[in-house]
Amino acid sequence: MSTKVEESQALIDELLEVYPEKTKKFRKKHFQIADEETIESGKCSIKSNIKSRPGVMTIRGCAYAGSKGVVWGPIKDMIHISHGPVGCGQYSWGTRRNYANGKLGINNFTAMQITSDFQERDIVFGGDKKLEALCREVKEMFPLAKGISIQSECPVGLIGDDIEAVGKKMTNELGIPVIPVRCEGFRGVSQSLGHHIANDTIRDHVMGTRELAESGPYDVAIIGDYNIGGDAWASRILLEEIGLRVIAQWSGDGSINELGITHKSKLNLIHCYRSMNYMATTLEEKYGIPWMEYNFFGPTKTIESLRAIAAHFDETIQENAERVIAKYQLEMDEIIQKYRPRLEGKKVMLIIGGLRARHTIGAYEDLGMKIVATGYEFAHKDDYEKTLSELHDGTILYDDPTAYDIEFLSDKLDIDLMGAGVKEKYVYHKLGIPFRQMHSWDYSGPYHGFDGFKVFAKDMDTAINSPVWDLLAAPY
Ligand code: ICE
Repeated sequence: MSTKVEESQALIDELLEVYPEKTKKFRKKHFQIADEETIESGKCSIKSNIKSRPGVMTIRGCAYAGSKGVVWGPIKDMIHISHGPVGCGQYSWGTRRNYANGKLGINNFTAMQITSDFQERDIVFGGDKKLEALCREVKEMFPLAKGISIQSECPVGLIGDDIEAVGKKMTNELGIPVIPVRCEGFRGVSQSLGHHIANDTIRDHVMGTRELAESGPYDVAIIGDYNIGGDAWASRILLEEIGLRVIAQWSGDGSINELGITHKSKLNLIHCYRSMNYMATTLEEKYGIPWMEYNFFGPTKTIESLRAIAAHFDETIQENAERVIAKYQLEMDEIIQKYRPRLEGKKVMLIIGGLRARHTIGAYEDLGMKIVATGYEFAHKDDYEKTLSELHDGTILYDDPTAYDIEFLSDKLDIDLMGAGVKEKYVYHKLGIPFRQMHSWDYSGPYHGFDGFKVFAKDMDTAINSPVWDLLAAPY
């Protein structure tokens, strides 16, 4: 065992001391220290995708968040009904910054919050009739909406409403797809099952239902980019610049038609593996479409990915890719020259969802920053296996960490930057630790592609080197 691994292990042991025996035993399985052997083999012993421990604070979301918030919500030309009490829709309204082109209320409904607003009587007598009435109202108020999805909140499943029957009836009556999604928040252990459920409903109701007017040899689909702060746009232009034609975006700035024509793609490009690997494999099994993962965070990974994508096509695309890389290289070098001296050696801790805790590491490293600890809220075993190769000897990896876990580590590791979500943000500000929101990019972005890296570098510099941290002394 190297000294670094020993030190990290000692830290985790100390952290676990605070817990009662049973909890300690349970939480212990959610930590792993990367060492040379595991980095090489990708062998992961961490426990993941299991129920959070009652009594400790988790930062996970629910299945409804995974379906309505993540996968379906960004499909812009449909109305997504938050079916149940008003709170779930209200509190998830407009928080994910998934941008979409179009006219609000005409061909883009992403900024709206539409709910069946369950009352006590709906819980007692059932909400199916109300849901039907709502679907009719939606059709009347927004005649250009291309479909409706019914995103179930917890009570809908608990009282046994038959939203499938409503979906069928309304599809026939209104002449647009009305898709029931059984994403009640209580299902599964996190938002992850919501992704899967949403993928399954796309498979059952939309996949393969539309035709592409004209097919080309360079047709690709972007799968698992939600266009946070314009990420998918910053990615799409690079793919187009190397000569590919993006026929669909799943699901940032996407449409139901794009979901329906994706079986015509020649190669599916997966950015967020966690939330959409199900559809990639389904499209492969059913239509034989190959897929590959790529990573557009930071120039090193973007360049690697562009080359790997181009390798699936002919020499024209490969030459284009080299030309595009050369074109941006100078600009990227300038950004690194400007920011790296200000950020070199800064220690970063991350705790993000199910993908970015590994995908963003390269971007930080391009700026000379060091990831000292990272982990996920709801990743699965395969995500952890893919993560290990991105780590260094002694890096701490955690799964579904508690508020205490990350506070303890941020203090002991004396970090310079915490990258996590809005639930963590203000705690760290109060602790005097620079913080970036790595879900919504705070109010910034895009972070994908070459354009995104310019914003990323500036944001990290602004967060860490702001003079405000020198003015702040905690009064306790
Ligand atoms: Fe994928 Mo916040 Fe997106 Fe990932 Fe997923 Fe979520 Fe977004 Fe985060 C997401 S789809 S909403 S890249 S659920 S930032 S896994 S937790 S890291």
